[in-house]
Amino acid sequence: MLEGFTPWSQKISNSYKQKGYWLEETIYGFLQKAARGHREKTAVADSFRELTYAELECEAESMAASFFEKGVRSGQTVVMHLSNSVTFAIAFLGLQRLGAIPVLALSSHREREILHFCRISQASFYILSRDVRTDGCSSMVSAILEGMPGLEVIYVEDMKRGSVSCPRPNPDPSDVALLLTSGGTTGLPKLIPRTHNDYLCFARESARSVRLSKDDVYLVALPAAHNFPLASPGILGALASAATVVFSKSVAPDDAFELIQKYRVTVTSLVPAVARLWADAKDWMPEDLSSLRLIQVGGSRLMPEHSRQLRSAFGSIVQQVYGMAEGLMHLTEIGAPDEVVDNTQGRSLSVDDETRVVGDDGRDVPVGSVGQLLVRGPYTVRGYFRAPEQNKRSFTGDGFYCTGDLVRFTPDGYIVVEGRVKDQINRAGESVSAVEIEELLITHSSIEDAAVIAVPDEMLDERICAFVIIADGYDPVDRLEIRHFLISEGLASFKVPDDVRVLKRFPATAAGKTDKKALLDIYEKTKNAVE
Ligand code: AMP
Ligand code: DBH
Repeated sequence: MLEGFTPWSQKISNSYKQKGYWLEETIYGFLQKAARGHREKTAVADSFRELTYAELECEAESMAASFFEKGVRSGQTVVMHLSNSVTFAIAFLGLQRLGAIPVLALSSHREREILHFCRISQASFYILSRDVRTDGCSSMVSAILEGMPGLEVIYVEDMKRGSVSCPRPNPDPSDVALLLTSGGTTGLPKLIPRTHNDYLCFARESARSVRLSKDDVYLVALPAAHNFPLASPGILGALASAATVVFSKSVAPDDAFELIQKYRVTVTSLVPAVARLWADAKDWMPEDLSSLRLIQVGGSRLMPEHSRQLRSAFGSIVQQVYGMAEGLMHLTEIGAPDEVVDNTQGRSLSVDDETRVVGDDGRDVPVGSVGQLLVRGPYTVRGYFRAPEQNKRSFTGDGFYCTGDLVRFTPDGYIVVEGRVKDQINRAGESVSAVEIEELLITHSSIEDAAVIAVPDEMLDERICAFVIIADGYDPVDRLEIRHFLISEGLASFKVPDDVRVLKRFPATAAGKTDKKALLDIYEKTKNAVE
């Protein structure tokens, strides 16, 4: 068993197996079986190539052999940093075939995050594609190597076809199959260990809930390494259903619409800001999008008004999805009434998702009241990877994950997400930790103190506003200077504050802590003056 992973108890594992949630199969074995009988069907495609199921398996076998020749072994963790393309699927499946455990970095992660992932996972290999590297930061790889001198860098483009056949490992399906990354509240992203059993359960249940079949074509528009397009039902749900997966380079209508028309895409998943962008673009772009039967919208709050606008642009094919890389997913069922789609985030995937809504004191609040959502179930993790201190805060003694989300349930049992307990900013569907930016800001020589908050934004859902106090005798800083500084420190550009305000001191709560609510008020009051 991978050290640093918190397993379910034997008793609970047995009950999930008995109930048929955990099938005791590996991800690779399960997908291989699902593809039988569909060998000549298109499995994956992007703007450059298409592979049938037979070809995909062949490529994954070859990739596994090449990784093996490079020294990658079963049970090892490997940081995988690829953009959206057929190669993503081949590399992911190649690692699964080999029994290696990918840490799925998002393509916009940079050296700060990648080094952190390498350190926690003790990865010896870093697999990346050239377009990720050159995407705005050519010095990334040298910075990573400086921080991790022994790390072996593998560019997927340079991989020769493996000539040896690699051993066929037999991983335990209860063991970790992959590590997802989370936005994180206390600095850098946490790693989330998902097992073969629980992740397959998640992908299968998601596919079932949206009635995915071999006739569906799923478009990956969000970053493929994110849990939403990866398995909700996403790539894995589609491959498990013998459907076709099409990779779009980005969420931009210019990239995605052509592929939707060409492959007659039926299902895709988007964050709210992108869904709204598509609704606008749809009016002036020439492509035919009529093949779409389902647009999943999730990752951050979709306001009722925006849901109505989306439905009027796309028809009743909009589905709200509330999910998290830690597991639990809720969605509005296909055919749900408009009021449900506009005003709620639906029901949970499984009757065995046990949820509680608690107040600050940790006690359950009455049904219908707002509180923090806690959850445990057959596809929700019991701990972050190698993060004992964080786990004390985020998991209860009896295994509930404390989501940090404030929710309530309607009398009909639908969930409504009201906000977040944790101090996190949801910018265009990406979770950004205020603390991480604050910690980095105060390393700037001019900055004495920093407080970062989320402020509402029409297009991004939330934007990042940094309040700073300038150290005595130092020059003030502006947004551009801060941007330059944070990027040079290796921060991903989506985490760079959109606004900067200089204050003499921060407002404080009665307990003496920085009062972020008051900061938001200051922002609102000064907004017009600055603009
Ligand atoms: P991540 O760390 O990227 O896995 O983000 C998971 C978090 O995104 C959840 O805990 C929620 O705070 C937020 N989230 C995801 N989907 C929704 C949604 N439909 N509405 C509101 N918040 C959401
Ligand atoms: O935001 C998320 O993490 C998310 C959103 C929708 C997710 O993990 C998911 C669906 O599975």
